[in-house]
Amino acid sequence: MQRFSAFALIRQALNGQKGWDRQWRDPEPKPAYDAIIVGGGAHGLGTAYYLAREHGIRNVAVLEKGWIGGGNTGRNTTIIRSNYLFDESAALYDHALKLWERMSQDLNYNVMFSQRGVLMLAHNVHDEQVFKRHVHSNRLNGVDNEWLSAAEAKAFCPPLNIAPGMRYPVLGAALQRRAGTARHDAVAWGYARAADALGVDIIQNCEVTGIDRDAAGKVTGVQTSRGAIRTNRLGIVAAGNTSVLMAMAGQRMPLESYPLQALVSEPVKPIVPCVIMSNTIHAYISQSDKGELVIGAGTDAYISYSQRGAMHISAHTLEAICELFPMFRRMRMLRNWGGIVDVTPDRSPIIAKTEVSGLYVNCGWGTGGFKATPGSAHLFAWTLAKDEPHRINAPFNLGRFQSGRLIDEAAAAAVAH
Ligand code: FAD
Ligand code: PYC
Repeated sequence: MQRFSAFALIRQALNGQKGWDRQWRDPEPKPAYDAIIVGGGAHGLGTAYYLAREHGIRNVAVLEKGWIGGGNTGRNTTIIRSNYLFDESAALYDHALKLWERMSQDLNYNVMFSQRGVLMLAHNVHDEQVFKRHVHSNRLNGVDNEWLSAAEAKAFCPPLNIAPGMRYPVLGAALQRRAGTARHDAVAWGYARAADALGVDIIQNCEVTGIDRDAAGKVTGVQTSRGAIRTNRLGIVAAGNTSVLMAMAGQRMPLESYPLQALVSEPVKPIVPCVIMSNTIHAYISQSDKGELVIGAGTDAYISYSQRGAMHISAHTLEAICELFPMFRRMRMLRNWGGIVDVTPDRSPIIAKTEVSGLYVNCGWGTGGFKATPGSAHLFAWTLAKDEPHRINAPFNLGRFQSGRLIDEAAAAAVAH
């Protein structure tokens, strides 16, 4: 695999940028693979990478109906944090955060991971109690999180409005300093490049239309828009389309798919130094390295596969942003978009074997799976390779929706839904 280094960048600059290799191949599907991953988002690409790198399973295909990273991976607002309430979640999301901290070096690809801190604002006594509970619980789990007064929050994020006359005054905030953002496309491309170099076939424009099973019910392959492909190990990592795919194997999933939208402003000079989220007034904001304000809203209130959200939701979010940051009132918005998020009843993911032999599923990340990408991929690869969960993802099984052993992270999900 071609290495990226300062020396390579200078050499290519002098060469007119003509000497770069292709980042990954564009192979035809083979008749059979040892494992197939459906979904070329970062979770799916990362799974293939860890299968090859950590478990030596290299005869792997990632099948993507569109282009890699074109789903929620390329549509999210890139917030990364691990300040979840319950022990199970803290272990899962902090496993991911630790992998983020070395991802650019592991992949030799700059994913622009920036630990600029995430502030979660409290606007009423209930918020304050909930966030303080999160701070204490996180610290018991070895996850950094601290409580700031309103004045300390403003010192950390100077454009924040903490004036007393606000409709929802800022009473304080929880700050996770190790949290931050990364460049989402780079994560998909970095995993694709590294997986391809280990022998994984990344096959775009290849929609899975059916799942084949033998008389005993075991998975034997998939039907696709580019023909049938055999495998006895199938991982579904398809975010909002997971229920549709799992229905092909007769599996009903505890998921609802909602549109979630975001928007960006025209670019301006650096002004927002961190990520700021407000659950109560339904808005969050950060600034990209290009200078755009990146703003996110809550989900629409109805299920849909339309990949666009309702206008009144983004209007409501912009009102909230103007209240928190009056100086942004005159900013113009450049574009908005939506993704389809797969929401479970307890707002926690599913990374599990299923009752169908050879069928595995990684889904239910809802509004918050980007932050989990490396952890999710690493643990799902383990589960596929060993046919059993890793201790960290064992609680995130399908059985919890029957046993009632839920991991209710609705308050930590941070986005209205
Ligand atoms: P995806 O990237 O959606 O990949 C699934 C892929 O499966 C898609 O590319 C799709 O085309 C493919 N596929 C589907 N059906 C088939 C088929 N039949 N055959 C072949 N391929 C198929 N999370 C955070 O942690 N922080 C955030 O700030 C954040 N902000 C968000 C903002 C928005 C607007 C949205 C929509 C989501 C946000 N999320 C955030 C959630 C996050 O984006 C997702 O949880 C995460 O990206 C899911 O990654 P994935 O790889 O599982 O899914
Ligand atoms: O999970 O932190 C998050 C998040 C922020 C915006 C969307 N999801």
